Amino acid sequence: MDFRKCTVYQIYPKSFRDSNGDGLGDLKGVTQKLDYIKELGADYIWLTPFFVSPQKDNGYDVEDYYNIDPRYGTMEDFEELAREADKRGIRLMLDMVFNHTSSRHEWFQKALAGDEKYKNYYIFRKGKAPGVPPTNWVSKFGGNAWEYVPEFDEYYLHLFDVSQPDLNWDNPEVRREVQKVVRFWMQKGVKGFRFDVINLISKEKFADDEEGDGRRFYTDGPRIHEYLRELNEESFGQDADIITVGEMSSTTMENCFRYAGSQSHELSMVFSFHHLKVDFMGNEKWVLVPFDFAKLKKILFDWQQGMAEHDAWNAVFWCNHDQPRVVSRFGNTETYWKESAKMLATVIHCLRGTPYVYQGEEIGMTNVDFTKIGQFKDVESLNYYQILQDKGLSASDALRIIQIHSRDNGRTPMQWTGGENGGFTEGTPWIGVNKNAERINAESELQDPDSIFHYYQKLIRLRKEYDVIAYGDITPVDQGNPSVFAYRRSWQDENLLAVCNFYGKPVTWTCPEDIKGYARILGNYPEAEVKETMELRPYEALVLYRKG
Ligand code: TEU
Repeated sequence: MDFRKCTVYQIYPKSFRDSNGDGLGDLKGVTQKLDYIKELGADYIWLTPFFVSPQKDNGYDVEDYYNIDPRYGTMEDFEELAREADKRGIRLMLDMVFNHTSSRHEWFQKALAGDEKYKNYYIFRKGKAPGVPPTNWVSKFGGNAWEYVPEFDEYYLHLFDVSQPDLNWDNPEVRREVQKVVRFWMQKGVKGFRFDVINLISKEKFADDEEGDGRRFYTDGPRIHEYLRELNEESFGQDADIITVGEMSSTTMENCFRYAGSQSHELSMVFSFHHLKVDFMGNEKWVLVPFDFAKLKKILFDWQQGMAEHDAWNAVFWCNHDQPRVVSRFGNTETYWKESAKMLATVIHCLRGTPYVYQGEEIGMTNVDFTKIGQFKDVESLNYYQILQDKGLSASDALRIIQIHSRDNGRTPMQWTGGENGGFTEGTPWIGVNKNAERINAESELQDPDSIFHYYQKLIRLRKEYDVIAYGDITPVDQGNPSVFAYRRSWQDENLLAVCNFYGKPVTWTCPEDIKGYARILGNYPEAEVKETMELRPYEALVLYRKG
């Protein structure tokens, strides 16, 4: 399978489908829904972590990489899922969290007990002075990134939650442990790996950051490429069928040329997030600002072209379990819900890269309508609710910001039906189901031939049918236009134009390129005339194709 023609469907098992009524989604639930994913046309399923974990960060705090958390099922359930997926030609991609473990991991427990071998699996340092942590680095989930251990009079580093101590990749034993984990899952027939925040594993130096929060000292660090090449060589690189994607936090494009270069023997592709910070203030997420359309286009185009020039490969996406729902973010959840969801899908799926669809995106799921802080579950949201108030915001202003930016927006249960709990569980869901499940659900999407689901299905198919989508170069078209997102893809004698009105107001658009010979192969309105000057309707999307 050529991953450039493939689409990956991301599943957050906890919120996908609960098969046993305990309110938590599970692996059997995923197996039950394989036909649905097959129907959509996805080639891979990326499952977020289901390993043994105290679930402080919903499984991104791994206690045991070799076993399945009983809340998600058993190894037999996993093997059954793998078999059933295989029968349908769907491959599994697992999520490997190797920047840190859970503090409950045996290694960390031994470290805390004073075992020097295991202390060296983690990053322990002396404070600068009594009561002063080694550096001023800020944890991604708020607060200082070092935790004091009185028994040692030392601190350990945790770039994420205090329960997620960072592993010491400079220790070759740690690297060997990690390789072993990957090989274990390869033996189970896994054909893809997603590596969580993998560009944070090589720390440059432990110094105060006078300019920022510390990220420049641990992001894309000095030995990162060496470590990735080694991991590749010692594990997944031994099977040419395996695809890999690195989650790259605050990365640079220059590093991504190497992470995902076709000849660099590191990873198949990368996730970067710069295009999803266009409704932040710089790096500050916990503010309310309108999204910057010009910036969004510039970032996406720069990455598209830069990566193509360097023969490197992107993962392309709007949504995942850390992001608010895209239709709420850049689209319209009311009058033009359907049109805008399809338009946003068009922008991503005609780009150069492997598209990722996050559960529920294909049915146009929106941000959740929680009104009380008690409804939120995510550690990051709960921490920042407090931090924002400590900074002087009122509780209601803090809540408003959480409502817009919370990762829980992407984590509410998949809406299967209009029935109770959206058909996710027969029990009490671990997190509230969006009330709009009555209106927005997979059942009604499957019945409607004009649905968002069927539009995604078409886009996924187009990538397989048209080489230009998979392999073509990309050129921005009319980039300065304040409401239109347009680009051309070219490959041999094929051309494809994606033209999208990104807003809810009609716009008259004149194509700066010769439009003769182009025919519409997909769009989100029943019909459209293709001509040099067009009236684009609210959120209208057009995919135009010309051969020769
Ligand atoms: O996320 C990494 C990460 O830094 C973010 O996407 C993070 O959620 C965001 O910066 C917060 O504003 C990965 C996982 O996808 C996420 O779910 C985990 O919580 C995190 O790593 C730690 O393992």
